[in-house]
Amino acid sequence: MDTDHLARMVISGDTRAISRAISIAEDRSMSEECRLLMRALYPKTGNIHVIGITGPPGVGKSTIIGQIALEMDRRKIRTSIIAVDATSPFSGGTLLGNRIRMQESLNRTSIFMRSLASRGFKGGLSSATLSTIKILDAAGYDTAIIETVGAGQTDIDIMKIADTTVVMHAPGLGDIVQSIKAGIMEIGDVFVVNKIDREGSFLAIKDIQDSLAINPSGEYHKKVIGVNSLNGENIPSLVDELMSHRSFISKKRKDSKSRFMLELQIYIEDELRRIIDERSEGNGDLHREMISVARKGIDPFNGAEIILAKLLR
Ligand SMILES: Nc1nc2c(ncn2[C@@H]2O[C@H](COP(=O)(O)OP(=O)(O)O)[C@@H](O)[C@H]2O)c(=O)[nH]1
Ligand SMILES: [Mg+2]
Repeated sequence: MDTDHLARMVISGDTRAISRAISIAEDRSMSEECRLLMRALYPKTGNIHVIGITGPPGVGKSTIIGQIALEMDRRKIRTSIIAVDATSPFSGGTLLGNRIRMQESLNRTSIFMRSLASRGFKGGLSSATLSTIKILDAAGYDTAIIETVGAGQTDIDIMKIADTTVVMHAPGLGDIVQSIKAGIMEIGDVFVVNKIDREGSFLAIKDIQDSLAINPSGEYHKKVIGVNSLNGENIPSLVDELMSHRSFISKKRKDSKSRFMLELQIYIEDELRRIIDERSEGNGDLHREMISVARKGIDPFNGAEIILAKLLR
């Protein structure tokens, strides 16, 4: 299938074409095919609401995403799910677990779900995620919900890309006051305390509320919502809050230039990291240069400068 045809199929909402396009973005991020595809899709983008879900492992991210997607589907919101696994290539089990937990959502034909994993290649996951969002945007999805696993650069990038960042807590998963201090509260737009069926959840809600009251975040009144992701209790209130944050940011979104700059930066940084990784491997030219610098017995600071000069030449 030629790229123009593929782009037209994506724009028409064909799910097989969407999957194929995502594979192209995932496997060969800066290939000619991907370049043509992204160019063709770009004029159709700019509407999707990106929701990033973050929180420690086991807090219930996968479970809640299934519930949010189902609730949005009931409201006739075209919803997609992207599960990003930036952890080691050996963590295939996590994605499998995600898939099983999200099965109920997957069975609904109007919800699109895709997992992106760092299958052994270094870097490239942030740009693959960004390109996936663009593809889903062009295909007419209203929302992309992204689950991130673990920390690292990809997580940071996704939190920057997200229009709405949901920070999750649950009783029994570390000290909430501690993460408040660690600054995690700053990045959240909406706070969720999951597992309200468990003891300690109401205290957790109160702790976050108190912290938000002490540090008011200016324009947007941030809320804390307690939910049970197993039975769906309070999920409609959470979706109401996500939609209200969406309309808040869509007014600010007029300033799309800073958004463009952010995306540009993510692609550049991601590709640079990938190039450096590739060329630092066993038979890469930077690897040979690194060995020769090491043999000279100079310090690493000056050694890095020599290698950078070579890279940027
Ligand atoms: N009791 C209770 N368990 C939950 C709730 N939400 C999720 N879980 C369970 O918590 C565990 C971790 O959930 P998961 O969605 O995989 O968390 P993730 O690692 O953040 O994606 C699973 O066993 C879920 O069934 C909840 O609201 N209440
Ligand atoms: Mg998960």
